[in-house]
Amino acid sequence: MSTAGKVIKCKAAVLWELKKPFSIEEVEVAPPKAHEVRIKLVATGICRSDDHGVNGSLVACLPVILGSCLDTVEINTIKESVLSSSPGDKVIPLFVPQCGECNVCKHPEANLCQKGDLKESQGTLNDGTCRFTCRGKPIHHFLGTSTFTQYTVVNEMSVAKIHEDAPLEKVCLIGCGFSTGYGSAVKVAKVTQGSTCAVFGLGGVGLSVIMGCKAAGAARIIAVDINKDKFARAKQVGATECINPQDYEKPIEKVLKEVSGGGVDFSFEVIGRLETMMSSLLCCQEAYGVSVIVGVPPNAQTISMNPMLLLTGRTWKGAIFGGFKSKESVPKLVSDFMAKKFSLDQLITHVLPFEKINEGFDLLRSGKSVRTILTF
Ligand code: COD
Repeated sequence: MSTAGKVIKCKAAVLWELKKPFSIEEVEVAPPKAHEVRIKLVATGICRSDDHGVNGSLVACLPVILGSCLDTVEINTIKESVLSSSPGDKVIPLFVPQCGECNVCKHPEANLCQKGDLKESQGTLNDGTCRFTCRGKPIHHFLGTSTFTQYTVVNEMSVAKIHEDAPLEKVCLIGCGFSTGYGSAVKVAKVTQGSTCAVFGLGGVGLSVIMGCKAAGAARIIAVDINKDKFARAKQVGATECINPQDYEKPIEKVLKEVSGGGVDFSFEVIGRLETMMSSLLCCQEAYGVSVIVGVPPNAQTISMNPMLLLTGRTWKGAIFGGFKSKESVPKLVSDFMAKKFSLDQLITHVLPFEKINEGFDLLRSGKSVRTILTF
Protein backbone atom coordinates (compact mmCIF):
# COMPACT_ATOMS: atom_id res chain seq x y z
CA MET A 1 0.00 0.00 0.00
CA SER A 2 1.42 3.39 -0.94
CA THR A 3 2.45 5.68 1.89
CA ALA A 4 2.54 8.76 -0.37
CA GLY A 5 0.99 11.77 1.31
CA LYS A 6 0.35 9.88 4.55
CA VAL A 7 1.91 10.13 7.99
CA ILE A 8 4.15 7.11 8.76
CA LYS A 9 4.40 5.82 12.32
CA CYS A 10 7.75 4.21 13.11
CA LYS A 11 10.42 3.79 15.76
CA ALA A 12 13.05 6.46 16.38
CA ALA A 13 15.73 7.16 19.00
CA VAL A 14 14.69 10.47 20.59
CA LEU A 15 17.05 12.58 22.71
CA TRP A 16 14.78 14.38 25.19
CA GLU A 17 17.58 15.85 27.34
CA LEU A 18 21.27 16.57 26.75
CA LYS A 19 23.77 14.05 28.09
CA LYS A 20 21.03 11.46 28.67
CA PRO A 21 20.49 8.12 26.90
CA PHE A 22 18.30 7.91 23.82
CA SER A 23 14.75 6.73 24.24
CA ILE A 24 13.27 4.43 21.58
CA GLU A 25 9.86 5.93 20.84
CA GLU A 26 7.07 5.65 18.33
CA VAL A 27 7.17 8.84 16.23
CA GLU A 28 5.03 10.20 13.44
CA VAL A 29 6.89 11.17 10.28
CA ALA A 30 4.97 13.65 8.12
CA PRO A 31 4.98 13.31 4.33
CA PRO A 32 7.65 15.30 2.51
CA LYS A 33 6.90 18.82 1.30
CA ALA A 34 8.06 20.24 -2.04
CA HIS A 35 11.68 19.38 -2.89
CA GLU A 36 11.96 16.93 -0.01
CA VAL A 37 12.16 13.15 0.16
CA ARG A 38 11.07 10.72 2.84
CA ILE A 39 13.50 7.88 3.14
CA LYS A 40 13.56 4.50 4.82
CA LEU A 41 16.77 3.80 6.71
CA VAL A 42 18.62 0.54 6.19
CA ALA A 43 21.83 1.25 8.10
CA THR A 44 23.32 4.21 9.92
CA GLY A 45 26.53 4.72 11.82
CA ILE A 46 27.36 6.29 15.15
CA CYS A 47 30.05 8.93 15.19
CA ARG A 48 31.58 11.64 17.29
CA SER A 49 29.45 14.41 15.75
CA ASP A 50 26.42 12.65 17.14
CA ASP A 51 28.13 12.50 20.50
CA HIS A 52 28.77 16.26 20.22
CA GLY A 53 25.01 16.43 19.60
CA VAL A 54 24.28 14.48 22.77
CA ASN A 55 26.57 16.83 24.69
CA GLY A 56 24.96 19.93 23.24
CA SER A 57 27.94 21.41 21.42
CA LEU A 58 26.59 20.84 17.91
CA VAL A 59 22.87 21.21 18.56
CA ALA A 60 20.81 23.06 21.10
CA CYS A 61 17.32 22.20 19.87
CA LEU A 62 15.55 19.59 21.95
CA PRO A 63 13.94 17.17 21.75
CA VAL A 64 15.81 15.95 18.71
CA ILE A 65 16.46 12.91 16.54
CA LEU A 66 20.22 12.85 16.00
CA GLY A 67 22.13 10.95 13.34
CA SER A 68 24.29 12.97 11.02
CA CYS A 69 26.59 10.52 9.48
CA LEU A 70 27.09 7.31 7.71
CA ASP A 71 23.57 6.83 6.67
CA THR A 72 22.30 4.59 4.00
CA VAL A 73 18.74 4.45 2.94
CA GLU A 74 16.36 3.41 0.30
CA ILE A 75 13.93 6.04 -0.83
CA ASN A 76 10.46 5.06 0.23
CA THR A 77 8.33 7.93 -0.90
CA ILE A 78 8.95 10.82 -3.19
CA LYS A 79 6.68 13.76 -3.42
CA GLU A 80 8.24 15.76 -6.19
CA SER A 81 8.83 14.35 -9.61
CA VAL A 82 11.62 16.87 -10.20
CA LEU A 83 13.94 14.71 -8.14
CA SER A 84 16.39 12.51 -9.94
CA SER A 85 15.68 9.64 -7.54
CA SER A 86 12.72 7.32 -7.47
CA PRO A 87 11.29 4.80 -5.01
CA GLY A 88 13.73 1.94 -4.44
CA ASP A 89 16.84 3.97 -5.24
CA LYS A 90 19.71 3.71 -2.83
CA VAL A 91 20.75 7.05 -1.40
CA ILE A 92 23.00 8.58 1.24
CA PRO A 93 21.83 11.62 3.22
CA LEU A 94 24.28 14.52 3.34
CA PHE A 95 24.90 16.47 6.55
CA VAL A 96 26.53 19.16 4.38
CA PRO A 97 24.09 19.78 1.52
CA GLN A 98 24.94 20.96 -1.99
CA CYS A 99 22.27 23.35 -3.24
CA GLY A 100 24.28 24.18 -6.36
CA GLU A 101 23.15 27.82 -6.28
CA CYS A 102 24.87 29.62 -3.39
CA ASN A 103 28.25 31.37 -3.71
CA VAL A 104 30.01 28.47 -1.99
CA CYS A 105 28.47 25.81 -4.23
CA LYS A 106 29.44 27.88 -7.28
CA HIS A 107 33.04 28.20 -6.07
CA PRO A 108 35.13 25.40 -7.61
CA GLU A 109 37.03 24.56 -4.41
CA ALA A 110 34.55 25.17 -1.56
CA ASN A 111 31.92 22.86 -0.09
CA LEU A 112 30.22 24.45 2.94
CA CYS A 113 26.88 25.08 1.24
CA GLN A 114 25.15 28.15 2.68
CA LYS A 115 21.83 26.33 2.92
CA GLY A 116 23.22 23.82 5.46
CA ASP A 117 22.27 23.67 9.15
CA LEU A 118 25.80 23.25 10.49
CA LYS A 119 26.96 26.74 11.46
CA GLU A 120 23.85 28.04 13.22
CA SER A 121 21.76 24.97 13.82
CA GLN A 122 18.02 25.60 13.69
CA GLY A 123 17.03 21.96 14.13
CA THR A 124 14.46 22.21 11.33
CA LEU A 125 14.26 21.60 7.62
CA ASN A 126 14.77 24.62 5.37
CA ASP A 127 11.22 25.95 5.68
CA GLY A 128 11.74 26.28 9.46
CA THR A 129 9.45 23.39 10.41
CA CYS A 130 9.89 19.79 11.60
CA ARG A 131 8.52 16.59 10.05
CA PHE A 132 8.66 14.53 13.27
CA THR A 133 6.25 14.46 16.20
CA CYS A 134 6.29 12.27 19.30
CA ARG A 135 3.77 12.24 22.15
CA GLY A 136 2.15 15.30 20.57
CA LYS A 137 5.40 17.34 20.56
CA PRO A 138 7.42 18.42 17.52
CA ILE A 139 10.84 16.74 17.42
CA HIS A 140 13.78 18.63 15.95
CA HIS A 141 15.98 17.57 13.05
CA PHE A 142 19.79 17.32 13.23
CA LEU A 143 21.98 18.73 10.45
CA GLY A 144 19.16 18.17 7.96
CA THR A 145 19.54 14.39 8.14
CA SER A 146 18.27 12.80 11.43
CA THR A 147 18.96 9.15 10.73
CA PHE A 148 18.39 7.49 14.12
CA THR A 149 14.89 6.64 12.95
CA GLN A 150 13.29 4.07 10.67
CA TYR A 151 12.05 6.90 8.39
CA THR A 152 13.29 10.46 7.95
CA VAL A 153 12.59 13.42 5.68
CA VAL A 154 15.39 15.40 4.06
CA ASN A 155 15.67 18.14 1.49
CA GLU A 156 16.62 17.02 -2.02
CA MET A 157 19.90 18.97 -1.76
CA SER A 158 20.77 16.79 1.28
CA VAL A 159 20.65 13.42 -0.43
CA ALA A 160 22.78 11.68 -3.06
CA LYS A 161 21.73 8.73 -5.20
CA ILE A 162 24.36 5.98 -5.20
CA HIS A 163 25.21 2.80 -7.13
CA GLU A 164 22.31 0.35 -7.05
CA ASP A 165 24.53 -2.57 -5.99
CA ALA A 166 26.37 -0.72 -3.22
CA PRO A 167 26.49 -2.67 0.08
CA LEU A 168 24.56 -0.30 2.30
CA GLU A 169 25.97 -1.49 5.61
CA LYS A 170 29.46 -0.50 4.42
CA VAL A 171 29.12 2.49 2.10
CA CYS A 172 27.11 4.27 4.77
CA LEU A 173 30.57 5.31 6.07
CA ILE A 174 31.01 7.43 2.95
CA GLY A 175 28.22 9.70 4.23
CA CYS A 176 30.51 11.12 6.88
CA GLY A 177 33.57 9.76 8.68
CA PHE A 178 35.39 8.10 5.81
CA SER A 179 34.97 11.03 3.40
CA THR A 180 35.85 13.54 6.12
CA GLY A 181 39.19 11.86 6.77
CA TYR A 182 40.07 10.73 3.27
CA GLY A 183 39.22 14.11 1.72
CA SER A 184 41.24 15.95 4.39
CA ALA A 185 44.31 14.21 2.97
CA VAL A 186 43.65 14.05 -0.79
CA LYS A 187 41.58 17.21 -1.27
CA VAL A 188 42.23 19.65 1.60
CA ALA A 189 45.95 19.07 2.30
CA LYS A 190 46.61 17.73 -1.21
CA VAL A 191 49.22 15.29 0.14
CA THR A 192 52.03 14.77 -2.34
CA GLN A 193 53.91 11.71 -3.56
CA GLY A 194 56.85 10.79 -1.30
CA SER A 195 55.87 13.18 1.48
CA THR A 196 55.94 12.70 5.27
CA CYS A 197 52.62 13.02 7.13
CA ALA A 198 51.64 13.03 10.82
CA VAL A 199 48.12 12.07 11.87
CA PHE A 200 46.98 12.93 15.43
CA GLY A 201 44.11 10.69 16.54
CA LEU A 202 43.38 7.19 15.30
CA GLY A 203 39.60 6.96 15.47
CA GLY A 204 37.57 6.21 12.36
CA VAL A 205 38.27 9.62 10.85
CA GLY A 206 42.01 9.52 11.64
CA LEU A 207 42.28 6.06 10.05
CA SER A 208 40.54 7.47 6.96
CA VAL A 209 43.10 10.31 6.85
CA ILE A 210 45.84 7.65 6.84
CA MET A 211 44.10 5.88 3.96
CA GLY A 212 44.01 9.18 2.05
CA CYS A 213 47.70 9.87 2.73
CA LYS A 214 48.56 6.39 1.48
CA ALA A 215 46.41 6.76 -1.63
CA ALA A 216 48.16 10.09 -2.37
CA GLY A 217 51.55 8.34 -2.26
CA ALA A 218 52.98 9.55 1.07
CA ALA A 219 56.26 7.80 1.87
CA ARG A 220 55.98 8.11 5.67
CA ILE A 221 52.76 8.25 7.65
CA ILE A 222 53.37 8.77 11.37
CA ALA A 223 50.32 7.87 13.48
CA VAL A 224 50.00 9.57 16.88
CA ASP A 225 47.66 8.45 19.67
CA ILE A 226 47.70 8.08 23.46
CA ASN A 227 45.92 4.73 23.15
CA LYS A 228 48.42 2.17 21.89
CA ASP A 229 45.60 -0.28 21.20
CA LYS A 230 44.90 1.85 18.11
CA PHE A 231 48.29 1.21 16.53
CA ALA A 232 47.73 -2.21 14.95
CA ARG A 233 44.73 -1.01 12.95
CA ALA A 234 46.57 2.20 11.96
CA LYS A 235 49.38 0.09 10.49
CA GLN A 236 46.87 -2.12 8.67
CA VAL A 237 45.46 0.93 6.83
CA GLY A 238 48.85 2.43 5.97
CA ALA A 239 50.69 4.02 8.91
CA THR A 240 54.42 3.42 8.59
CA GLU A 241 55.16 4.17 12.27
CA CYS A 242 53.17 4.84 15.44
CA ILE A 243 54.02 7.17 18.32
CA ASN A 244 52.47 7.47 21.79
CA PRO A 245 53.17 11.01 23.15
CA GLN A 246 53.04 9.58 26.68
CA ASP A 247 56.22 7.60 25.99
CA TYR A 248 58.24 10.86 25.76
CA GLU A 249 59.25 13.56 28.22
CA LYS A 250 59.48 16.24 25.53
CA PRO A 251 56.46 17.65 23.69
CA ILE A 252 55.21 15.51 20.82
CA GLU A 253 55.86 18.27 18.26
CA LYS A 254 59.57 18.18 19.14
CA VAL A 255 59.62 14.39 18.82
CA LEU A 256 57.98 14.61 15.39
CA LYS A 257 60.33 17.36 14.22
CA GLU A 258 63.28 15.20 15.17
CA VAL A 259 62.07 12.00 13.57
CA SER A 260 61.11 13.84 10.37
CA GLY A 261 64.32 15.82 10.03
CA GLY A 262 62.92 19.30 10.73
CA GLY A 263 59.14 18.96 10.43
CA VAL A 264 56.58 16.94 8.52
CA ASP A 265 55.16 18.05 5.16
CA PHE A 266 51.53 17.50 6.20
CA SER A 267 49.92 17.18 9.64
CA PHE A 268 46.32 16.47 10.65
CA GLU A 269 44.51 17.01 13.96
CA VAL A 270 41.75 14.41 14.13
CA ILE A 271 40.91 14.53 17.82
CA GLY A 272 39.16 17.84 18.51
CA ARG A 273 41.48 19.20 21.23
CA LEU A 274 43.13 22.64 21.24
CA GLU A 275 46.46 21.32 22.60
CA THR A 276 46.82 18.76 19.83
CA MET A 277 45.79 21.33 17.21
CA MET A 278 48.76 23.43 18.31
CA SER A 279 51.10 20.40 18.42
CA SER A 280 49.94 19.46 14.94
CA LEU A 281 50.68 22.96 13.65
CA LEU A 282 54.06 23.11 15.36
CA CYS A 283 55.23 19.72 14.05
CA CYS A 284 54.89 20.70 10.39
CA GLN A 285 57.84 22.21 8.56
CA GLU A 286 57.91 25.96 9.28
CA ALA A 287 58.49 27.16 5.70
CA TYR A 288 56.24 24.85 3.69
CA GLY A 289 54.33 22.55 6.04
CA VAL A 290 50.54 22.27 5.75
CA SER A 291 48.49 21.54 8.87
CA VAL A 292 44.82 20.58 8.64
CA ILE A 293 42.29 20.82 11.48
CA VAL A 294 39.69 18.06 11.16
CA GLY A 295 38.40 17.88 14.75
CA VAL A 296 35.92 20.24 16.37
CA PRO A 297 36.66 21.20 19.99
CA PRO A 298 33.74 20.95 22.41
CA ASN A 299 31.89 24.06 23.59
CA ALA A 300 33.17 26.54 20.99
CA GLN A 301 36.61 26.84 22.65
CA THR A 302 39.10 29.24 21.06
CA ILE A 303 42.84 29.15 20.54
CA SER A 304 45.49 31.90 20.61
CA MET A 305 48.66 31.65 18.61
CA ASN A 306 51.83 33.54 17.67
CA PRO A 307 51.41 34.87 14.08
CA MET A 308 55.09 34.17 13.45
CA LEU A 309 54.16 30.50 13.22
CA LEU A 310 52.40 31.30 9.94
CA LEU A 311 54.62 34.16 8.75
CA THR A 312 57.45 31.69 8.31
CA GLY A 313 55.43 30.04 5.56
CA ARG A 314 53.25 27.35 7.12
CA THR A 315 49.67 26.88 5.99
CA TRP A 316 46.96 26.19 8.59
CA LYS A 317 43.63 25.12 7.24
CA GLY A 318 40.51 23.13 7.98
CA ALA A 319 37.45 21.76 6.25
CA ILE A 320 34.19 19.99 6.89
CA PHE A 321 33.47 16.70 5.13
CA GLY A 322 36.96 16.48 3.72
CA GLY A 323 36.33 19.47 1.46
CA PHE A 324 34.15 17.33 -0.83
CA LYS A 325 31.15 18.87 -2.56
CA SER A 326 28.73 16.36 -1.12
CA LYS A 327 26.08 15.62 -3.70
CA GLU A 328 28.49 15.21 -6.60
CA SER A 329 31.31 13.50 -4.68
CA VAL A 330 29.47 10.87 -2.62
CA PRO A 331 28.26 8.85 -5.65
CA LYS A 332 31.82 8.97 -7.09
CA LEU A 333 33.33 7.79 -3.81
CA VAL A 334 30.81 4.93 -3.67
CA SER A 335 31.80 3.97 -7.24
CA ASP A 336 35.49 4.10 -6.22
CA PHE A 337 34.66 1.78 -3.32
CA MET A 338 32.85 -0.59 -5.70
CA ALA A 339 35.95 -0.52 -7.94
CA LYS A 340 38.01 -1.60 -4.87
CA LYS A 341 40.06 1.63 -4.81
CA PHE A 342 39.77 1.53 -1.01
CA SER A 343 38.31 -0.76 1.65
CA LEU A 344 36.04 0.22 4.53
CA ASP A 345 36.37 -3.02 6.49
CA GLN A 346 38.95 -1.70 8.97
CA LEU A 347 36.59 1.07 10.03
CA ILE A 348 33.68 -1.19 11.00
CA THR A 349 34.18 -2.89 14.37
CA HIS A 350 30.60 -3.48 15.50
CA VAL A 351 27.16 -4.01 13.97
CA LEU A 352 24.13 -3.67 16.28
CA PRO A 353 20.38 -3.59 15.83
CA PHE A 354 19.08 0.00 15.88
CA GLU A 355 17.37 -0.52 19.26
CA LYS A 356 20.81 -0.99 20.88
CA ILE A 357 21.87 2.56 20.02
CA ASN A 358 22.83 3.42 23.61
CA GLU A 359 25.19 0.42 23.67
CA GLY A 360 26.72 1.74 20.44
CA PHE A 361 27.40 5.13 22.05
CA ASP A 362 28.96 3.44 25.10
CA LEU A 363 31.32 1.59 22.75
CA LEU A 364 32.29 4.87 21.04
CA ARG A 365 32.90 6.73 24.30
CA SER A 366 34.98 3.92 25.79
CA GLY A 367 37.22 3.88 22.71
CA LYS A 368 36.36 0.20 22.11
CA SER A 369 34.73 0.78 18.72
CA VAL A 370 35.96 2.50 15.61
CA ARG A 371 32.55 2.62 13.96
CA THR A 372 29.37 0.87 15.04
CA ILE A 373 26.80 0.38 12.30
CA LEU A 374 23.17 0.28 13.41
CA THR A 375 20.90 -1.81 11.22
CA PHE A 376 17.13 -1.35 10.97
N1 COD B 1 46.79 12.84 21.93
C1 COD B 1 46.73 11.86 21.00
N2 COD B 1 45.60 11.16 20.75
C2 COD B 1 44.52 11.43 21.48
C3 COD B 1 44.50 12.44 22.49
C4 COD B 1 45.72 13.14 22.70
N3 COD B 1 45.81 14.12 23.62
N4 COD B 1 43.28 12.49 23.04
C5 COD B 1 42.53 11.56 22.40
N5 COD B 1 43.26 10.92 21.47
C6 COD B 1 42.87 9.85 20.56
C7 COD B 1 41.93 8.84 21.16
O1 COD B 1 42.62 7.84 21.87
C8 COD B 1 41.23 8.28 19.92
O2 COD B 1 41.88 7.16 19.40
C9 COD B 1 41.31 9.44 18.90
O3 COD B 1 42.13 10.44 19.48
C10 COD B 1 39.94 10.06 18.59
O4 COD B 1 39.16 9.09 18.01
P1 COD B 1 37.56 9.12 18.06
O5 COD B 1 37.12 7.71 17.80
O6 COD B 1 37.11 9.77 19.31
O7 COD B 1 37.18 10.09 16.90
P2 COD B 1 36.73 9.96 15.37
O8 COD B 1 37.87 9.53 14.52
O9 COD B 1 35.50 9.16 15.27
O10 COD B 1 36.37 11.49 15.08
C11 COD B 1 37.33 12.46 15.22
C12 COD B 1 36.77 13.88 14.94
C13 COD B 1 37.90 14.82 15.22
C14 COD B 1 36.34 14.01 13.50
C15 COD B 1 35.55 14.17 15.85
O11 COD B 1 35.89 14.08 17.16
C16 COD B 1 34.98 15.57 15.63
O12 COD B 1 35.51 16.56 16.08
N6 COD B 1 33.81 15.60 14.93
C17 COD B 1 33.09 16.76 14.59
C18 COD B 1 33.61 17.30 13.31
C19 COD B 1 33.28 16.59 12.01
O13 COD B 1 33.70 16.97 10.96
N7 COD B 1 32.52 15.54 12.02
C20 COD B 1 32.21 14.83 10.84
C21 COD B 1 33.06 13.61 10.73
S1 COD B 1 32.66 12.41 11.96
